[in-house]
Amino acid sequence: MSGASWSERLFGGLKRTSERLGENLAGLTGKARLDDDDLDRIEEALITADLGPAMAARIRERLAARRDAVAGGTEELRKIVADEIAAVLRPVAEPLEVDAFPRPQVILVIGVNGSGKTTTIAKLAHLFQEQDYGVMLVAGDTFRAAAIGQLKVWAERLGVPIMAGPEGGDAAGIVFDAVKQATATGIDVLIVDTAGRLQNKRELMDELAKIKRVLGRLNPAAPHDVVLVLDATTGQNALSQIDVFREVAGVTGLVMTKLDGTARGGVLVAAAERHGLPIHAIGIGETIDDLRPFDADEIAGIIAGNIR
Ligand SMILES: Nc1nc2c(ncn2[C@@H]2O[C@H](COP(=O)(O)OP(=O)(O)O)[C@@H](O)[C@H]2O)c(=O)[nH]1
Ligand SMILES: [Mg+2]
Repeated sequence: MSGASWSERLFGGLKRTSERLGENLAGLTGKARLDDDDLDRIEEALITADLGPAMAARIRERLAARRDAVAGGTEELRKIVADEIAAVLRPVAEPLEVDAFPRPQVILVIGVNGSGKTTTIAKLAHLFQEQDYGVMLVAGDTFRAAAIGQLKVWAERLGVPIMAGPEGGDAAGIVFDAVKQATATGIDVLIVDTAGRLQNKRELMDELAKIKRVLGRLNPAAPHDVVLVLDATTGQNALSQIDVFREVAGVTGLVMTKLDGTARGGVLVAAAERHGLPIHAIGIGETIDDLRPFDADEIAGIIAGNIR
């Protein structure tokens, strides 16, 4: 691992959100009771901190029921906020388990270009290897030669087999061959990289549908997971990507990347509140070790300013 520690980087990604809230709560010191103006201000701060209007309204409601909590100092308010955020995040914190039978478990990884799909695939492969699972990768993003090359480099570094075709090749065909080979060689987890051309929704939809059809022909349970990779730095845009990809590909879970640096990590909470999809893990850097389990209480604590 390089540079700042895991938690330091996660703090970075959630800073924008926690600071907005912190500044507002600090302004309430010395009050005996929260009034409506205070609640308005907190609610607005939460919205502008990317938590989204529904989550902000929930927290407002909780605080409105505990107006006297402010007398206990900002500490007491932070606890209420953290509890409410954690209550939303806990049910969606769900690691990606390898439990498919028959093997292999097929994980389709989707998302817009640049969101961090290929990097996340390498990180997941590494995680599964550490758990002694046999992993294989498939270069289903055949649109760009560089995308195929990038996955090959990761496969080589990790020492895992990869199935790849030529640039412009038929992704579904390659996936079909990969499942057959993975089945024949006793692979536990097959992770499929895909293209993310959101600007052509029709084409994207057709391609993902075709891949899913081909997979289903070999094993009706496949793909077992359809993991949408989201870039936390895109803020609210990540939410509309969930809408689109749910529609085109039937997302079963999320990984949010780039929760380090200048991320707008609060959007994670908005996503959880709005969609209730499992959040499998978070990305906090570019190396293989920079995938972290999604810990609801930790994230809620950081946002509310309880963990520092
Ligand atoms: N800081 C940071 N960068 C990341 C993370 N995940 C991916 N990246 C970077 O984002 C860029 C795009 O990633 P890539 O995996 O190629 O995205 P893809 O187009 O969706 O396959 C690369 O430069 C990655 O190194 C992360 O968690 N944190
Ligand atoms: Mg890629």
